[in-house]
Amino acid sequence: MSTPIPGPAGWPFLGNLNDIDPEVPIKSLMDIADKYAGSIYSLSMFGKRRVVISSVELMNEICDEKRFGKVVTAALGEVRNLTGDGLFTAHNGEPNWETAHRVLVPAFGPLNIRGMFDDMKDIATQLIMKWARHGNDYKIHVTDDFTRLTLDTLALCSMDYRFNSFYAEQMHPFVDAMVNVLSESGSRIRRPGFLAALYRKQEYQYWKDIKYLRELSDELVQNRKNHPESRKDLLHAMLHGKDPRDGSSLSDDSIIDNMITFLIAGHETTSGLLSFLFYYLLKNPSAYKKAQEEVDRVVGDASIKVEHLSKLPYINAVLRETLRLQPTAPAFSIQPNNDIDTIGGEYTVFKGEPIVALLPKIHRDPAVYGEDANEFKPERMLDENFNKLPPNAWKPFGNGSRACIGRPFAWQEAQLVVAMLLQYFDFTLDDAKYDLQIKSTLTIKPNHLYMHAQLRHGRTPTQLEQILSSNGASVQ
Ligand code: FDE
Repeated sequence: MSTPIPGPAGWPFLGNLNDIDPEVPIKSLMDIADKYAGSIYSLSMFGKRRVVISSVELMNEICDEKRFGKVVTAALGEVRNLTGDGLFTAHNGEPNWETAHRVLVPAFGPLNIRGMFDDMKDIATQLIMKWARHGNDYKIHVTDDFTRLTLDTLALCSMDYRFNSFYAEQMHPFVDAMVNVLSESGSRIRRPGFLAALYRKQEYQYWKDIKYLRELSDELVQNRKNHPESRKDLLHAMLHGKDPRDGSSLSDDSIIDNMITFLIAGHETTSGLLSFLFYYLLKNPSAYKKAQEEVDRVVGDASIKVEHLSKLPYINAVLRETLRLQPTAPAFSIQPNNDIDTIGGEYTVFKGEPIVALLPKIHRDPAVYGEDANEFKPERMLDENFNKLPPNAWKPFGNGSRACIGRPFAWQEAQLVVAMLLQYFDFTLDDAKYDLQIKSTLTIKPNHLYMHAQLRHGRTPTQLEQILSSNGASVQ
């Protein structure tokens, strides 16, 4: 016997379209989960059902890759117009995914990521000098500056390209085009295809942006081909790497798909992570103090090196706890491998109907995290506790073979930036009463978050610059 999956009643044809606020879709999904107070509900849109799950118990079932696999759907499906069968947007089993995955896994491996440390530090230093020179009165737009940082870091580390976002008031046109394509990808799923004619202006801009993004990326690829470099970055791996299975290599199109994919997948997610992290530290002074004391103890006044990063367990826990409460890629979708399956012992699910893992709910499941699941407590994420979590209780990087390939990259970048910022500045919220508001597109980030940065130890920007350029030597 199958139990019907509960869910809000919808309108004919539109279904539950109006139950989802296009400004903050993830919040709508969470509100509906609260309303149905269980671990599962269903929605329909234009006659298509999707199932949303929000408990660790069901998560455990759908993370079994023998039974379920990733499905590219909704806004992610639209992003295929830009990135084709690149890693993020490939359907399960597409041959180009297999090749790109096997070629890129070693490129994203620990050794290569360590090799990117100096470039990451280069961009982090730009951010630090910007904030130092602007001084404590300057109102930092937190998500904007972290987006400059993550985007520039990715472009530099993956293909030796400098957006130089910290030297410009406006974002690089590449960023504007990318943001527009992503937000249009979200809007397009809210209007059925035959209405496209009514959105001529948006459609024109959408395809124009896609063309621009692909042409610029193609230029970068051709440029590298014409001027080979000794750098072992991701572009190098894609141009020269061979699939160990059959010796095949990536086509130019596939390289462009994946170059744009890295920028999309890695910049908003990581910038959201850093932004939420500072929000939580500023709202939790004792955690803030512990994190800063750890940096002072381990790194002190030295110029940070890659070896320091593995000695910062509290900051690691802060990163994990931030992604528990605010998984910046807040949901992913899977479908049954078989035509029909049963989850939770009672609910029938069908192939072709996406099952959405609603991470912010799953990560706050009181059955695993207790009654204080909504609170920010990094201690629960220290190694000794983290390693005891039940399987699939913390999944901000997705699952199985389709999990995030950029995880070690994002982690090293975030550890480095947090450590350096705490090392050199004291931060305060611009508005001490600020309460978290969320902005969501494909990813989530805090909205209207502003802070101030004061150089520590009464230093001047010039003194800081000397310290940063002394490269490794301790100054005290
Ligand atoms: C992926 C990913 C995921 C899954 C999704 C699905 O399933 O659908 C997730 C959840 C994620 N990712 C998350 C994240 C977070 C963070 C911070 C990040 N992420 C970062 C990064 C960076 C970079 C570069 C990246 N990232 C990338 C990526 C890619 C390529 C992918 C796809 C994979 C496959 O193969 O599929 C991902 N990522 Fe991430």
